[in-house]
Amino acid sequence: MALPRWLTRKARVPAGQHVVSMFPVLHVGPVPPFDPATWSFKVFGLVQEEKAFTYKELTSGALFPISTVAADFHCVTSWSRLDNVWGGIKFVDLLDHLDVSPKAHYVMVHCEYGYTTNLPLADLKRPETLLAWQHNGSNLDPDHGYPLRLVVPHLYGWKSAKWLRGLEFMAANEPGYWEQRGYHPYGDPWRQQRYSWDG
Ligand SMILES: Nc1nc2c(c(=O)[nH]1)N[C@H]1C(S)=C(S)[C@@H](COP(=O)(O)O)O[C@H]1N2
Ligand SMILES: [Mo]
Repeated sequence: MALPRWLTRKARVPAGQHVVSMFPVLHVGPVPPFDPATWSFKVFGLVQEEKAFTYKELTSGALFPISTVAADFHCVTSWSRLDNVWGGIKFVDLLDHLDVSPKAHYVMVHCEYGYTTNLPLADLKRPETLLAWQHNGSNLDPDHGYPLRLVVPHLYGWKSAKWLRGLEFMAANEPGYWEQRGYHPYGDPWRQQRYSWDG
């Protein structure tokens, strides 16, 4: 029988991390305004057809099923927040509506004010990767990424990009905002891949 999650908490905290109970706010730049009338989410690059979704199309439940994912969150600056329940749509459910080229192996995540981060497509395809607008049963605070953020729980938090506006499918890996500034291209907290020189 699996142990209860609270018993295994220690095993859920990677080396070099400490658990926090509040929800820190961490980002560069200002918190963007949100106008649902003009906001769109774009999918472009190596796709058969580039698409733009309105906020309603993305979040109403009509096109994409709404899912929740319970997951821990690890920031590279060393805090971990356990047991977050995120609500949104799974990346794989978005993918069902796209015709992505077989040449696409990486994705650049595009956010408000030019924040970007890069990920292998395979990591986005994991069932716990969400495009989220809820946290622990409520809409996200704007500080935490409302109206939409990516949640990639198995990688360091800088990959869980807030104020998401688009995904660009690419053949080759390219560094995003922090990756250009010395952060690791992949960012696995279990291998402490904090900086580009970490194995
Ligand atoms: N657009 C954007 N998303 C971002 C960041 C940022 O600077 N800009 N910071 C990242 C980092 S380093 C972390 S740890 C998480 C923090 O999420 P939180 O503020 O909701 O705790 O957001 C990530 N997403
Ligand atoms: Mo972070």
